[in-house]
Amino acid sequence: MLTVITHMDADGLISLTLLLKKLGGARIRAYFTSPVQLRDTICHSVNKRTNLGKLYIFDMAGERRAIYAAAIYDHVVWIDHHRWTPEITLPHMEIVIDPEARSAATVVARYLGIETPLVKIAEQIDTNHVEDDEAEMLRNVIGALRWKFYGRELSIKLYHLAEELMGEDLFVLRNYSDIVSEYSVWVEYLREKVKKETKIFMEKGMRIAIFETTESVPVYIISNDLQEREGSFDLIIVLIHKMVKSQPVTKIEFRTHTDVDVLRIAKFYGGGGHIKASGASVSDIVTIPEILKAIDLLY
Ligand SMILES: [Mn+2]
Repeated sequence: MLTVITHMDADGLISLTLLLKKLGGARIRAYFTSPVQLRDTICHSVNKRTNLGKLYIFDMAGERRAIYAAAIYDHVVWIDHHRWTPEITLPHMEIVIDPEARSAATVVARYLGIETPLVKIAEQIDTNHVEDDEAEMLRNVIGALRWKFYGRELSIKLYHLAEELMGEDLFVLRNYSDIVSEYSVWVEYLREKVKKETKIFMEKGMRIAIFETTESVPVYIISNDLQEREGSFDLIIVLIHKMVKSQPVTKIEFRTHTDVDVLRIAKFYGGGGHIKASGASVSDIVTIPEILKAIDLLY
């Protein structure tokens, strides 16, 4: 039995598709998660299982405890393109990191010896430089699924999509046109809200945009819209306030249009990611004045 834990985005999904292709469509146990939740997802994946076998992890950096958690599997192949160095190495864990690669799918394809146009699509979406219609369509389908579904149902939908992409015929994305148009209506509403409610600050000579919300939002839309309308920002911050089991949780997303290192502030909040795109999940209410203070402290 194979287990895959992959990032819940286009790059992570395509990485899973590549593995499915390599294995000829054999069923594998797949989990979609985020770097912030990686350790919990690994622990959850182990629950009540006696035979663990092999684990693949795609498109996520791992801190010490995530690596220890993964080490419970018999064999681990961990493939990523974020800039990090494993704090521990173990003989049964193969960690392949190429920070120069434009997507994790690029590294996965190389590792598995597969050549496919899907890699180019992953690269365009992951670097936020979408040029092809297929890449745009896939980004919208994943956005729509993440907007409409959650939990186990979302995982099943994403796995199904990963299987559909094995054929490399992006025409299958047309089957999602209804949900995508429903999603587009909501995206327009979100854009209006971003336009009206985004707050702009100057701190430490940096231009900062902050948007607060209570629903999950695709951050690239906010970041791209702001840049188009207001020019480049050094820091784009999205605060998503939620209640989880009657406790407040703040999901924070960080992006930049310039060269500011947003990984630094994400790490400060216990999160992770890339230099230009990162995030954290905090079990508390995080306010704007608090974030501005953190920026003052860190930069
Ligand atoms: Mn990626």
